Amino acid sequence: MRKITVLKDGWKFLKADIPCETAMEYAAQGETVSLPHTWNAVDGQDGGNDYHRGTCWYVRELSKEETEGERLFLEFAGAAMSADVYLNGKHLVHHDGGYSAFRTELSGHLAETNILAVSVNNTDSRTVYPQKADFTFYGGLYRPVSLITVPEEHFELLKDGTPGIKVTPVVDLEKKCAHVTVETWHNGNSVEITVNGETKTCEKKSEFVIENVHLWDGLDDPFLYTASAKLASGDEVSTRFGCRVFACDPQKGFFLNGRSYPLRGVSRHQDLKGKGNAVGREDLEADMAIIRELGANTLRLAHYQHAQEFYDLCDENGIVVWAEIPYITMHMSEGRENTLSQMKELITQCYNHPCIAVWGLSNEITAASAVNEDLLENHRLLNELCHRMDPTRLTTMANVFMLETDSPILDIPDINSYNLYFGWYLGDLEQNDEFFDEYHEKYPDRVIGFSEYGADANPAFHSSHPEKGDYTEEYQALYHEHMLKMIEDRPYLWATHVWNLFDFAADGRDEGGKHGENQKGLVTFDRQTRKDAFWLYKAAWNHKEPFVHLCGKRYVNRCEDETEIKVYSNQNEVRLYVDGTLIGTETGKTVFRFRIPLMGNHVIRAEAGNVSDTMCINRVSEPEESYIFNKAAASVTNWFDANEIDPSCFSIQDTLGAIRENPQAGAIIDAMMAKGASERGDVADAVKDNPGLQRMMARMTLISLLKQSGADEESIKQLNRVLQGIKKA
Ligand code: GCB
Repeated sequence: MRKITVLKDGWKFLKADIPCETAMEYAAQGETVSLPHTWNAVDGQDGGNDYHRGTCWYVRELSKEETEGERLFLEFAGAAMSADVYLNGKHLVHHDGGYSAFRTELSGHLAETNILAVSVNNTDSRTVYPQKADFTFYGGLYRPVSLITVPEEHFELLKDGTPGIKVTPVVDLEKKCAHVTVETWHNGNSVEITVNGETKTCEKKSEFVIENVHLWDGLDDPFLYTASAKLASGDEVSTRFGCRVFACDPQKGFFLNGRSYPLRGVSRHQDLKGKGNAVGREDLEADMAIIRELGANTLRLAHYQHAQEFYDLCDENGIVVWAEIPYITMHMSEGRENTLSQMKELITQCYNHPCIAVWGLSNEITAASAVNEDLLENHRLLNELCHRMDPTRLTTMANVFMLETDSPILDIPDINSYNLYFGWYLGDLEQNDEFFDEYHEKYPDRVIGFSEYGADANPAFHSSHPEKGDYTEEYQALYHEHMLKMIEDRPYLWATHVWNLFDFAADGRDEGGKHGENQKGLVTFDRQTRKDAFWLYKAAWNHKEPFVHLCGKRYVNRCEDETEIKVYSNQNEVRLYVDGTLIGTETGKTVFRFRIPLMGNHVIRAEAGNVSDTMCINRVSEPEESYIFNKAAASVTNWFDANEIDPSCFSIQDTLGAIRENPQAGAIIDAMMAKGASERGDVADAVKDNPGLQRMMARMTLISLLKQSGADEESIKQLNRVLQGIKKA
C-alpha cells in the first residue's frame, strides 16, 4: 500500500546562503515555519523591487515512523525557483523551475536519525525562467512537501514528476463513444487497470471503449471518469479524466463537443495579499468560487504551472484551461534546456486533466528580445516537444502587441493569440477592434485569440469623466464595456482572457496609489472588493441567477448637477428609483444607463425582475480630492474644458501623426521626444526600431501621450501655447 505523509510542520527556516553542514548545524536557531511558506510574503508585495532574492534553507528531522516502509520518496509540489535536496548532508537532487513538482528517492540514504535539508533559491539566473516579468518571483517551499512510501513493486515516481498513469480518451461524437488508452509506468510484471467498472490485466497499457459516453461538457456538465491501476504489491494510482472534443476554427472560434463554445474568461496569478504564493487549499477553492460567480468558462493559468489542486478544480467545474510555462518577456540564450524541462514537467504532470485545451509556449517573448534564430529554434523545439508528448492538444503563444503579424514566429504554434493594451498603455480602445479586423482579413485561415487585455483600477479612485491612465474604477469599467462589445462582435476569437481576475504582486510597480501591485484585477488582491468591471462580466456571462448591480457605489461624493447612474444586470429590464420614486425603466442588455439630477443626499435603488441593489450618493460642492490619483492630469483636463482651442492651429489635442506632417510642429515634437528618449533610452529605442509601434504612436493624441508620460501641467500648457501659434495647412 502507498502511504502519503504531508510534511507540514516542524521545519526550521534559515534565511542565509550557507553550506549544507552549516545549515544543519545551526538549524535549531532557525525560525520555525510551517509549509507552505515563502520568504517574500511581505517584501514581495510592498513595492520597491527590493524583495529578498537569494538562497535560504529549510531543515527538518524525519521521525522513525515517517521513514518506515520499503521504498521512500520525497515529493516537492513547488520549490521556487531552484532547489537542492540533501539527506544527512548528502546531496540527492537539484531541480530548476519553481512551479512544477519533482521527487527524489530517500531509501538507500536513510540512517538512524535523518535530517532533511533543502536549499531553495530565487536569485537571478541566466538559465532558469522566469527572469524578467511583471510579477514577483517569490522564493520558498510554497507548496506541500510529502513523503511517499511505496512497496518494492511500485509505479514510477521519479521521471518528470509523473503520476505513473496516463489516460488518453478519444471521443467519437457520432457514435457517442470514447476509446480510452491507459498507459502506466511501473517496475512490476503486470498491472490491473480499471476504467468505468471494467478491469483489464496487462503489462503496461490497455484500451477501453466507453459506450454512451458521458461527456465532459464545460460549465454545464463537467462529468469526470476515473481510471485506476493496481500492481500485485498493492501499489495503486488513479486519476480522473474527461471525455471531450476541443476544436478551433479560424472563422467560428472554439468548439466543445461539436458545438460552438466561445471561450470567454480571465487569467489568474496564484498569489494572494499577505500570503504571496504560499496559499492553501481553501484559498484555491475561494478563487474558484469567484470564477464560478463571474461565469467565466475559461482560464488562462498564467504565467507558469499552477497547483495540481487548481487544475483539479477546473476539471470539476468545467473550466477550459490554457496552461503555460514561464518562458516570458526575454529569451535567454542559455535558457533553452530549462524551457524544455519545464514544458516536459508541465505536460507529464498535467496531461490527464480534461480541462486543459492548449499548451502555451511563451508569453510576450519578443518584448525584450529580437526574433532571432535561437529564439525561433527554441520555440520550434518546444512546439515539437508538445506535439510529441501530447498529439491531442494544440499549442499556442501569447504575442506582444508590437510583434509584427508576419513574423515567422507566428508560424510555429498551432494557433495564435495577442496581448493588446490599446486604450491603456497606449492608443485608443478602437485600435483593438482594428487590430483584429486587419489580422482576420489578412489571415482568414489562421486561428487568432485575445490572450490579454486590461486596465488598472484602484477602487479608491473615481471620476465622472474617466480617462485612460486615471486608475479610476470608472475608466476600467468603460474600458471593459468596450472590450466586451468588441469581443462579442468578433466570434472568430477562439479565446479571450481578461488580464487579470485578481490584482497581483509586481514588486517593481509603484502606481495608481499602490506600491508593488498590478491593479488590472477585476477583484482586489485580498479578494475582498469586486470592482465594477467584475459585475460587467458577471452580467454578460453568468445567466444562472438574476442579479442587478449599481456601479459607482464607492463614488459617493459627486460634484455635479446631474450624474450618471449605471447599472449592470443579466436581466433585460432595469427600473431605477431615486429616494423611493421610480424615475425610469430601461430595456437592453448588460449595461443600463440613467441620468439623474443631483440635489443632495440620495438613495438609489435599481430593480430587475425581483432582485435589487441599493446605494447612497451625495451632492458636494468641491470635487473629492481623495478620488483623484493623477491630480496634474485632472487639472489639465479642467483647464481644457475652460479654454478654447483654436482648431485652425495645432494643439496637444492633435495626433502625433498630424503634428508630424507639419515640419515646424513636427520639429518641436521630435525635440521633445528626443529629450524624453535620452531619459528613458530603452523604450525610445523600441519605438524607433519598430514600424508597427511607430504607426500606433502616430495615432495617439499628444495630450494622451503627455499624460501617460507623467508630464507636469505647466510644460503641457506651454507646449500647447507653442503649437497654437502654428497654423494648420
Ligand atoms: C503583459 C504581461 C503580463 C503583465 C501585463 C500588464 O502583457 O504578459 O504579465 O502583467 O502585460 O499588466 O502589463
